[in-house]
Amino acid sequence: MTGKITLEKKVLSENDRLAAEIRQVLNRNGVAALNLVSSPGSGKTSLLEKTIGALAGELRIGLIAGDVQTDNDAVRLVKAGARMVRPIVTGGACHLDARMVSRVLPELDLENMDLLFVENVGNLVCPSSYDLGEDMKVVVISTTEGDDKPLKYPAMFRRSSVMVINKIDLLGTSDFDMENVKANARSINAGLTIFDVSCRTGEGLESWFAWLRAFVAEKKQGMHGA
Ligand SMILES: Nc1nc2c(ncn2[C@@H]2O[C@H](COP(=O)(O)OP(=O)(O)OP(=O)(O)O)[C@@H](O)[C@H]2O)c(=O)[nH]1
Ligand SMILES: [Mg+2]
Repeated sequence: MTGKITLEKKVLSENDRLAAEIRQVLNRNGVAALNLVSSPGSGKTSLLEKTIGALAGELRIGLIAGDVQTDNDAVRLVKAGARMVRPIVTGGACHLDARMVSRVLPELDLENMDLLFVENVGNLVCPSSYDLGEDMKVVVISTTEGDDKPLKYPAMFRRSSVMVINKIDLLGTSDFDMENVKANARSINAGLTIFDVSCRTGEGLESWFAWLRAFVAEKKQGMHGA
C-alpha cells in the first residue's frame, strides 16, 4: 500500500514538473489555456463546436482533443471550423497527463494562438489530479446527470474555476434543480464562476463567449505587464 502511494506521488510530481514547463511556454506566447473536464457526454465537444462557430473569426483558437479510443471529437472540431486541432488518443487511460500534452504542443503554432482548449477524457474523477499547464479547469455538468454530482465528485469542482451547466433545454424532464446544483457546487468551491447554457438552443452562450473574450484580453495584458 505504501509502495503504491509513493509511486503515485512520484508520478504526480513528475506530472507537475512537466505541467509547469507547459505553463511557461504558454505564458511566454500569451496563450490563454482552459482544460475542459466533465463526465462522458456532458457536452464538452458541443460547447467547443459552438465556441469555434462564434469566436473563430476574432480569436485564434487551438484545440487538443483527448479521447480514450477515437479521434471523433477532433474530427467534429475540424468540421466546426477549427484550424489548429490535435487529437490525443490515450489508448485506455482515463485522463490526459502533462506528458501527452507536451508531446503534441510543438505541433501547434503557439505564436499565432490566443486561446487553447484542452478537451479532457470524459471522467469526473481521474482528470482532476492532473495539471496540464492550463490557466483554469472548466467543469461542464449537464442537467441529465443529477444535481448532487458536485458533492459526489468534489475534487473536480474544487479544482475548477468555472462551471458550465449545459443542456438547460432539458430542464423539467428530470428532478435536476438549478438552485440545488449551484448550492452544492458552491459549498465545495465558493469562487466558481457559473454559466447556464444550452448548446442545442444557444441559450446562455453569449455570456460564456463574453467571459472568454475578457479572459483572453486579461491574459494578453498580463503578458505585456510581465
Ligand atoms: N438536448 C441537448 N443535448 C445536448 C446539448 N449539448 C450536447 N448535447 C448532446 O449530448 C451528446 C453528448 O455531447 P458531446 O458534446 O459529445 O459531449 P462530450 O462531453 O464531448 O462527450 P465525451 O467527449 O464523450 O466525454 C450529443 O448527442 C450532443 O448532441 C444540449 O445543450 N442540449
Ligand atoms: Mg467530446
